[in-house]
Amino acid sequence: MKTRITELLGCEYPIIQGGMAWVAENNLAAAVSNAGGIGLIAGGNAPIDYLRDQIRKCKEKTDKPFGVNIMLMSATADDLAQLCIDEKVAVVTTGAGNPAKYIPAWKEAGIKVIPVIPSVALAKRMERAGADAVVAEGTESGGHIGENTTMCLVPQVVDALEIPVIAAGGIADGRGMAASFMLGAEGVQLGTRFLASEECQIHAIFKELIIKAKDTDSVVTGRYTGHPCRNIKTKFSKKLASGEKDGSLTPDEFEVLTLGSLRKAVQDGNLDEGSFLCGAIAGMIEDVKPCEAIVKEIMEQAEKLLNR
Ligand code: TUI
Repeated sequence: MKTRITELLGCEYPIIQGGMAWVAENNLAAAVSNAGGIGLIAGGNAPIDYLRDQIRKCKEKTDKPFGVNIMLMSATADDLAQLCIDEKVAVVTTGAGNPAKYIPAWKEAGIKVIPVIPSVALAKRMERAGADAVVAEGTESGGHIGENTTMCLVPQVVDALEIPVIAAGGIADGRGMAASFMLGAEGVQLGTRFLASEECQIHAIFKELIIKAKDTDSVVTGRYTGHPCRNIKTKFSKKLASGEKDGSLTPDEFEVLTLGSLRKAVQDGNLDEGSFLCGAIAGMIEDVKPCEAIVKEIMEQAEKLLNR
């Protein structure tokens, strides 16, 4: 399947792995890129030495293009942005902010720049700032989210821009990919589906939560802090949600409780204190598979549906 995204990124399939903080490391990124998609390593809040090491390990595991996600709220974002240039990373995606100040230097270095955006206004700003494509991310996504749904957001972003659009949020199989293409997207970004992959290094308890999740098992917490986050329902996320609703947790107390909670979920599988970020599509995911099988199945199903 050729689209402007496969042309732009030099990959076989227009499937991009989400840049999930603490999750998206070199083994997962290399596996997705080796499967013909685009794997990403998440910068998150990591120090520069960690990300350099991850990029170099990924280069040893694949000769295919892969990328880095820069989380713009991170204190290390400036350093990580420069590191992508120094390490000649093929693609950079960004999240949780406006990357405009970095775009000229990335473009100068030949890096393909793909901001993740939750609204048409931001998408237009990114196109004007020189982005090569955008990821239009609906509120079905895991982690830090905007308000609009994938179904509503994607066609509006497609209509507003000339550059290609990648759909994200609630996509985990070929039906979701085909639907995204009917909305005008030329690629898809998947996070939650790759959480339940063999190469993903998250704690076994995290994978089990995804496999066992039902349609109603995700919850958005933290709207009142200005950083709404979608998680799997656990004792901890339910405590946060009820504390937010009934006022028994102040926004400051909420921030203290959630500080470091993503690491506790990903590395420790800590159900009492961990934030298990994941998308609303988790209920549809029933097995842990190699990334290659995930990509192949999605492509076969999407191509069949789109060729009907
Ligand atoms: O970034 C994500 N998802 C994330 S980042 C993350 S780590 C984190 N930890 C604590 C607080 C916040 C994040 C977990 N999940 N997705 C892409 C995304 N970007 N969603 C929403 C946005 C976004 C929001 C505001 C993009 C641009 C933006 O711009 C505001 C501005 O500066 O104009």
